Amino acid sequence: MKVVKSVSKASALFLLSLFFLTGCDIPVLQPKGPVGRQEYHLILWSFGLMSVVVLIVFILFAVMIIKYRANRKDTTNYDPENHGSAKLEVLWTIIPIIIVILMAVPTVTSEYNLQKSPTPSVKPLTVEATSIQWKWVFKYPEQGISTVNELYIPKDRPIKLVLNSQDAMASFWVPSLGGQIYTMTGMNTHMYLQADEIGTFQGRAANFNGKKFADQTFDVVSQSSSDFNNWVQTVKSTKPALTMNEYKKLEKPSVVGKMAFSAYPKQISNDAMNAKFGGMEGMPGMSDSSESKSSDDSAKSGSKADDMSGMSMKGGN
Ligand SMILES: [Cu+2]
Repeated sequence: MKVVKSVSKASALFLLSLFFLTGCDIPVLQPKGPVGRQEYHLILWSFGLMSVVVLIVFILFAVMIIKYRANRKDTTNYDPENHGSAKLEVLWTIIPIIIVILMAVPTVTSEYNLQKSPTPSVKPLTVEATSIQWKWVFKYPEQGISTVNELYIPKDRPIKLVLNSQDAMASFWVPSLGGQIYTMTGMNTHMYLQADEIGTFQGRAANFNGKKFADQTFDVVSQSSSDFNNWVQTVKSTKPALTMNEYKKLEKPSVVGKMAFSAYPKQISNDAMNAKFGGMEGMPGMSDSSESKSSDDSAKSGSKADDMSGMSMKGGN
């Protein structure tokens, strides 16, 4: 659509000029991958459309206060008993409907598109991400390795993120690549991201979850696929395995630096963690009285799973 393009162009120009004037770096406005780019275009379109609305409202506002000012000479056009104008009623019903359609259609369309892989022809790399106050634990199920506060990804390959939380609800956000999505206990959320540039991008938690919330950041390192494979091999051969004892330390609220592990215990895979939390059924208020018995059972088996001492580790030192 021609209009869409010119409105988008105008708002891009306006946002860019704002960006140069303030001199600040707004990663969302400089997307480094297809997911972020789609979100960027949606921002431009919404911003442009809303600017048009604001512009028209302010022009009408100026016209009204000048045309109907109290000290005008001819006041015959003022009728205090004037009501029931069908023409006006239709006008101010139809215009908002059009605006809502113009906003809703692209938003809902992108919402559905973003559920799918941005590059379906390339097999995605699955990464499990877990938020813990106030850190991010990443697990690579195919590679068998794990990291803390750093996410290495191969460029040009879709990353399928499977996310959950160990404690408080958080939100996963990499402004340069796209997002955000909430993380919660007992349930996985999913998001695709993809970088089409080599570089390091900042990621963060975008949902307030306690006093060190601002420190819950991580780096996304985008590399060529061969560099990524080399990194995996280096982690496997030089880093220690993540033991359950070590993970118990990570479970406690704290701010930690970057870490990498050559292996991780199976019990901390997202699905195993979610089962431990009892999934949706185990959450209070989620089941009626007839089902509460079964959720009691799952809570009991969950507490058994809590005792993880002496469990076998995947890989090992
Ligand atoms: Cu909200």
